[in-house]
Amino acid sequence: MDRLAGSPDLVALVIELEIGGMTCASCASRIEKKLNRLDGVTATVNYATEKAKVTYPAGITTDDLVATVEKTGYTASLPARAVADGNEDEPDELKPLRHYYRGYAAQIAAKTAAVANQGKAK
Ligand code: 9UX
Repeated sequence: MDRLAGSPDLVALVIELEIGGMTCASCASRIEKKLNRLDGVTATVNYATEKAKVTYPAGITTDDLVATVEKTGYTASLPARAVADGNEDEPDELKPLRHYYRGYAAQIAAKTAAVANQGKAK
């Protein structure tokens, strides 16, 4: 806990909020702007994963962050598994990608099966 000792201004916490109610990519930037307007807060909102990664100073609570998102017209909740221990299972960026590849792989499998069946028919 002494990593940042002597640099109190640099002490920052990170949380990943689950955001609900975003219906287009601009929603994400709306939330992002609202959160970033809070003193000392840096937020990036990912529309695809419906998550907001927020770095915030000790003077702000997660309740403040949730309230800010809700005031903007969306829902926010703390992650089921808290990020407090720093054990993020995987980078968020990979989730939509993985989803994409799953769909793609299924399509290839279907095409391959179709072609194989065609071959048999001849
Ligand atoms: Mo897109 Mo979000 O037109 O509040 S900005 S739905």
